[in-house]
Amino acid sequence: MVIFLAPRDLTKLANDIKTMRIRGAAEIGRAAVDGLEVFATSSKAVKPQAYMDQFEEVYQLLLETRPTAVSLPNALRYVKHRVDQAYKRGMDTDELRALTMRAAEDFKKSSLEAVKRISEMGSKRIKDGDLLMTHCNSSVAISTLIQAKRSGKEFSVMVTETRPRFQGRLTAKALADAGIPTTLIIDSAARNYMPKVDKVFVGADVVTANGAVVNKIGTSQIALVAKEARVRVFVCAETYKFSPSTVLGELVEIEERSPEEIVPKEEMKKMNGVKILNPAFDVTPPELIDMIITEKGLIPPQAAILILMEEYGWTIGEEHIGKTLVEEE
Ligand code: RUB
Repeated sequence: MVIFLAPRDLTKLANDIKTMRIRGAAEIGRAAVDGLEVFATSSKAVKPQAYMDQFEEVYQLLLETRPTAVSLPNALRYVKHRVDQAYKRGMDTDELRALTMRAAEDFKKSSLEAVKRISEMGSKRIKDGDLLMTHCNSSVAISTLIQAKRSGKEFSVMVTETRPRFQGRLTAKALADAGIPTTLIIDSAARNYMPKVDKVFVGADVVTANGAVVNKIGTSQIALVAKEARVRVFVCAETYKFSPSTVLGELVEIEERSPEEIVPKEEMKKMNGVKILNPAFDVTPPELIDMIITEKGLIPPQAAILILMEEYGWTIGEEHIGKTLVEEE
């Protein structure tokens, strides 16, 4: 039974995340809580129970948009945990509505503050004359590079185009617009240029309990050739991209996208019998990463478990996920 018919802008928002009009882990997380705000303002529920049932439905709709980036469930749980607790304490519907909005705003604010902190700390690792490499389109990595430029550093960046969706073009434009000398290369040229590169800066969709980083497909190859060339790899990631469920043994689901992103439908007809695989992300093991730059400081990837334990406690269980990411109301 459909309890709540999502208003058009809510279904549009969910669809925009699914089709990648809204994309990148940080943006996905903030957009997801925007969805909860849209729900809170448009729900006509009178009784708290009805509000909670509708909340659950919208929560599931948003949760199912993209499977990999943990920012999405972590952002949604940040709000849901507060609303659940308040409901149990007997809040009325209007209070629950207001709380949903407040929690969503709090999440977005802390997410943007984290990016600012990461940019300030990460930018200190960039030196005059550096040639950096980045892959895909990480708003946090870009913000770090732009912060370095603002603080007066003179460096240049090599950006991989990031097939099949070419997010690297967005990155190259953003960096060039900020006055940073930028060069776009094809993904497979990364090893060719790596000996000239000083540092690699990338973002993350997920950091797992053992310090592995899930990011755009191709990141692990870049990290591998960086290791071969003795180039340091920095990952810019807010702590809400650390995955608590990996502590419980769960594996990160890697999103498999349409083959048509690689070969257009018309071309595919001529390629009978050819199977096309299009994973959106890959896993870079901790031994290929030098530092993860979080809003709490720079940590070696092996310390990821400490961040998770600090956030969720040492007795982490399914019921705790999302809990200690929030201040109790
Ligand atoms: C984007 C991607 C980005 C991370 C981090 O993949 O892999 O590197 O999401 O981005 P997609 P941010 O284009 O498939 O969403 O630092 O902005 O969170």
